Amino acid sequence: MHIGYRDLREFIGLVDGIGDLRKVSGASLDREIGAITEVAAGDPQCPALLFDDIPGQPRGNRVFTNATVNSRRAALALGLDPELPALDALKAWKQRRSGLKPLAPEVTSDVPVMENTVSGKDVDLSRFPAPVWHKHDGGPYIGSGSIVLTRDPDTGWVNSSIYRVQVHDRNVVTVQFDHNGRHGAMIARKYWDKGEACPIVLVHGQDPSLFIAGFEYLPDGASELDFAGAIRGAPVEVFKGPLTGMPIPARAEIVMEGRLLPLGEKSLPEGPFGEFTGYYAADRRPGPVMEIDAVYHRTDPILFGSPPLKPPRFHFGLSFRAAGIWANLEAVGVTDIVGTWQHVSQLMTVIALKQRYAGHAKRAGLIAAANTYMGRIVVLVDDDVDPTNLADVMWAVTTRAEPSEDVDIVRNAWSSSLDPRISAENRAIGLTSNSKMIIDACIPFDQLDGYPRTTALSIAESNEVRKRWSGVFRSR
Ligand SMILES: Cc1cc2nc3c(=O)[nH]c(=O)nc-3n(C[C@H](O)[C@H](O)[C@H](O)COP(=O)(O)O)c2cc1C
Ligand SMILES: [Mn+2]
Repeated sequence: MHIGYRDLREFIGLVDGIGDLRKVSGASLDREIGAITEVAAGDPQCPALLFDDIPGQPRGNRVFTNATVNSRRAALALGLDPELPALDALKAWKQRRSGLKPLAPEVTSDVPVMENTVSGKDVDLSRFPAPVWHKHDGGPYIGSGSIVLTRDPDTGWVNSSIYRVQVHDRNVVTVQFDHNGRHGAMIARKYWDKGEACPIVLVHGQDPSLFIAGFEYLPDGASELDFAGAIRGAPVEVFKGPLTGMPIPARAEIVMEGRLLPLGEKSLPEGPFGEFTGYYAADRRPGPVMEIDAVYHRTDPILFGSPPLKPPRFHFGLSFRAAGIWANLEAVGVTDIVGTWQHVSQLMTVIALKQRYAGHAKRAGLIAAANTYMGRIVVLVDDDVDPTNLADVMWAVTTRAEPSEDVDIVRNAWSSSLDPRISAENRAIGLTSNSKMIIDACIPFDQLDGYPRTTALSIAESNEVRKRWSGVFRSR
């Protein structure tokens, strides 16, 4: 399969082609680009935005946001039909994902990102757009959806994931790892333990296959560049970084090579930065400092921005983590799952299934509860309920679940220091677990036969009506 774009510019062209692109002129880096992005992300149309004519910036510098926040554009980024119903698109992705073979990058001599190069004392980050995204952010962030490359000094493995990047000075930024298990943090630590700085590359304005790969939980040693190649069905085109020797996507918009200094040697106050829960739960804290030695950029570069926003606005309009839970369920032999989805960003998980035996739904619910990060609510619904439709899910909850019988609570489960509901005292000592409520909103297994019939069309019936009478119904 081939995905239809080679870089961010070509992807923006595809977005324009489906009528989803809005160009914005004159919005300021100081909270205005963030505000417009937030409102647009909450709008039912949910357009992607290309900001141009940014005050104080060299003409031609642009910022692109809301790339994949709805299901249409998330599907487009995967090379799927943007008109597919969201659950069908997620299912198609889950199936393709399980068969993906990593595809190594390919070195090319065609390197658009080297069109303009600056190094040493001439490096000046004010030449590039770094928005202050949310109202109480601690500073401007050039990296909100940018990729960070690091290379394991022992094995040569190159990791490329998304970590936020705050601008502090002409050539100084901080890179934020949520916890020590992040691959970037593990690799940096190896250099730091020897008293060395960690070579590091920032890739801004990458295409969405690299963005999706950067979000994947891949095992140690696995390369997100190879995974992006697999998503694309074609190797990522790379060149060898002149300073770091790392393989750098050649068609990115802006690339920065430099060194991440040992945290014990130097740090700068990082954050706070608006989080995906819609809060500032983590404080400003000392962050590792990157000194930038060289910058390369395409002419009229485009920054790919993806600030975390208050739910339900989320970076991805298809629930990739829910697809992971779906795959987990299948891997342990839980049959008859017809769909999984997450609402409230990643904070509520829904599993739809066709019940085969007593306990089937609870079995799925326990597995999902174990694998849901930070969320507190897992809901099980029957196969006549659309898990992507929150109103439909709540209809099942209110008409099929008896609170005194159908709710279970699992304590001391997986959350994080970003969880706003955990007390400051507990957060400070690392007690960051929460509890999970499993709501079994399936018809009780022993009542499956006699339960009152619903008045509504089935999902298939209503799709059929929509198709046959398409003139009556406006397309999305
Ligand atoms: C837009 C976006 C921003 C993110 N920002 C951060 C961040 O600042 N720090 C962090 O540790 N993880 C962040 N993440 C999550 C990681 O990128 C993600 O969990 C990834 O799988 C980690 O990769 P790794 O296992 O190679 O470390 C972000 C994810 C997205 C989609
Ligand atoms: Mn990784």
